[in-house]
Amino acid sequence: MAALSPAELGALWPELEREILAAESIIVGTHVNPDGDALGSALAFSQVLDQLGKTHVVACHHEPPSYLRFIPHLDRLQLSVPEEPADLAIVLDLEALDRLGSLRPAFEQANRMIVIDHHEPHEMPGDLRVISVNSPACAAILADIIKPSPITMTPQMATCLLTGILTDTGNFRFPNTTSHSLHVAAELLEAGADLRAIVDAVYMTRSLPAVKLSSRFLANMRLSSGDQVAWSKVGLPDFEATGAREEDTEGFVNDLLSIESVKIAALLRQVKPGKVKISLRSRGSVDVTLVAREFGGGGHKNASGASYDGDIDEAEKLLVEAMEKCLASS
Ligand SMILES: [Mn+2]
Repeated sequence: MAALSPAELGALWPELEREILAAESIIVGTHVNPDGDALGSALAFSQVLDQLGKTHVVACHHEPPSYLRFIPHLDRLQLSVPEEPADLAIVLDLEALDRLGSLRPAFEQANRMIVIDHHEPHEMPGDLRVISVNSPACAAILADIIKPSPITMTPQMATCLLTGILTDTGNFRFPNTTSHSLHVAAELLEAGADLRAIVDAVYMTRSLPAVKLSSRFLANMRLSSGDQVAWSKVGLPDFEATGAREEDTEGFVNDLLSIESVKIAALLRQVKPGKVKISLRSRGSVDVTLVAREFGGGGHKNASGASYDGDIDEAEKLLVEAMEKCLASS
């Protein structure tokens, strides 16, 4: 059941409702470093539980990033859950329990578990598993489940779900964008979703430290292999001088890949001494998982990541060799 149609998703509502109504205590969780889909899905689900009259806790290991502060009901998000094991745990946008971070034990101790996700399933447990890999976002799955149900799609819920769909499709630019996801988005707008607020916060607003860091990042850009390989790095001094945070590097690597000659792009960032994170992007048939694996990382063919224990200049040297080798072999 890795790919489910909208009708099949809608048909799951009675079973989902039964699980929810049978539970006295409910916890809802999503992944570490939460993105728009994680928080949009969790907070929309929280509103579904409200309509069913169920008290619950919504939790995440990390604080939300600043660009998502506009999401309705964000004040509900907690960084921990009650110690007492819950009757029911609901995990959203999550392909492995590890990605719950410090919340994992509490979710594992729950009596029953519901998993709703759009990633390829890994080794996830779950008494009710709703995995639909052809859905572009967890939020899109929820929209399909809620549509034929008696739940009212409120404007706040619609804003949460549209945030998830917009961010996971890169504003409808990624190949996971389907005609159905555009239909769903249109229905969410009709239900009162605040598209303007989402676009303003997510795509039209950057902090001053983020822009200052971006100028250093572009100034540090290097190219090789006839301008087909591009990379840049931001180190601790860059973060300190600009006041930027790690989340401010979101999208940097895509700026390098947007250069028309570039086939592989990488960003190295040092967020604490001795720890370097690497983001990799590529075009077409160039498979950057080959590069990521050399550093013990992984991901997708055109978007991967890894980390390196050591010095950023050392990491850079090894990374450039690996990228040049990868380009030559593809
Ligand atoms: Mn997602």
